[in-house]
Amino acid sequence: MCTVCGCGSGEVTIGGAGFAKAARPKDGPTRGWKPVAATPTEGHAPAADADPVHAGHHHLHFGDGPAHAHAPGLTQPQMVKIERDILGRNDACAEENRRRLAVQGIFALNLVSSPGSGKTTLLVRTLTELAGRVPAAVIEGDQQTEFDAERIRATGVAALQINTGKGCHLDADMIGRAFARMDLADDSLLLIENVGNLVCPAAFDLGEAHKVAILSVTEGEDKPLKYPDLFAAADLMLLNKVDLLPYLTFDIERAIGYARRVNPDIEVIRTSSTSGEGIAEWLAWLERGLAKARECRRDAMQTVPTAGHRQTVRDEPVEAQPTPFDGLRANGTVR
Ligand SMILES: Nc1nc2c(ncn2[C@@H]2O[C@H](COP(=O)(O)OP(=O)(O)OP(=O)(O)O)[C@@H](O)[C@H]2O)c(=O)[nH]1
Ligand SMILES: [Zn+2]
Ligand SMILES: [Zn+2]
Ligand SMILES: [Zn+2]
Repeated sequence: MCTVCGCGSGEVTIGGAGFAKAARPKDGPTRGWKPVAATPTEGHAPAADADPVHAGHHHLHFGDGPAHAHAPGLTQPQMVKIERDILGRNDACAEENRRRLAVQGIFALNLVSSPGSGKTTLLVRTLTELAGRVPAAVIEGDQQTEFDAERIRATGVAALQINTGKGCHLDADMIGRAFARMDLADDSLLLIENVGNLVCPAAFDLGEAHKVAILSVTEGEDKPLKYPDLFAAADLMLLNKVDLLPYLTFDIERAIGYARRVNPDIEVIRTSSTSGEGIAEWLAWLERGLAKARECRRDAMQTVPTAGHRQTVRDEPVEAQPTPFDGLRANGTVR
């Protein structure tokens, strides 16, 4: 993951406003990470660390060590520690986001794929189909530009752009900061388009209900095996741009087989924003998720915490309990 690319520090802007995420070390071991305290083994690396590379005559594998990654100048234990620290902090933020979404009954999805698989086009089509039926909002993640957010806003749906600078994924802290600028409606749909990247977004929980992997048929059916983490983390795979199948040698059954090899439970829908194939099935999947999120909120509202125990109220409507997020509603509108 990102112990390799060192992305995510220093250059993030949310809705055009910059913030420094972490102090960037001047002389750190890699660009973007905090310097790591020297360990007693430094300079005397254990055997497993000395050469984590599985080497054959025609094959070098840099993912065989305990960190499953390689960075010049860092030992494997150092990389494992950095990864644990970063993901631990991320997971705490993600849980906070998830709690906030649950309180409002918001169904949130994290769309992950390589660049150009058709995420924004699919979002535009989805929002157009749902217009007037489901309140929705979008968070767009890209390294640079506000192009995608502008495409979403053209449908009449509020969109907040996050630019990650050198970073190659969204993290939960960015999403929490985005929430503070958005007025998300209760029982609404929140679609988060991650940075186009088949690697790092897989490791970062944003607090979403599901990761949705989009694989377009122009990318080759081997992608689930070559980039297994992303397909393992997703609950749904959209096999997209199926209108192009007549022009390609893409073997759709093989692609699905590969995805199920890394994730036996992954659901699959074949979609095309151009022809409309599979869009009804995708919308039905969304409707089921929305209904479930609404139901959970209603169940939570019926369970009123009292002094020493939880009391379940069945007949009378109960007002929502105040949350620490109630003060956060600021600018931004959602239909
Ligand atoms: N034939 C066909 N082309 C599509 C389809 N969906 C998207 N495209 C095209 O694919 C290209 C990329 O689409 P985008 O929606 O911008 O892809 P993206 O995943 O949002 O790209 P990034 O945000 O850059 O990662 C555009 O030229 C779209 O017109 C589809 O279903 N069929
Ligand atoms: Zn990366
Ligand atoms: Zn896009
Ligand atoms: Zn990254």
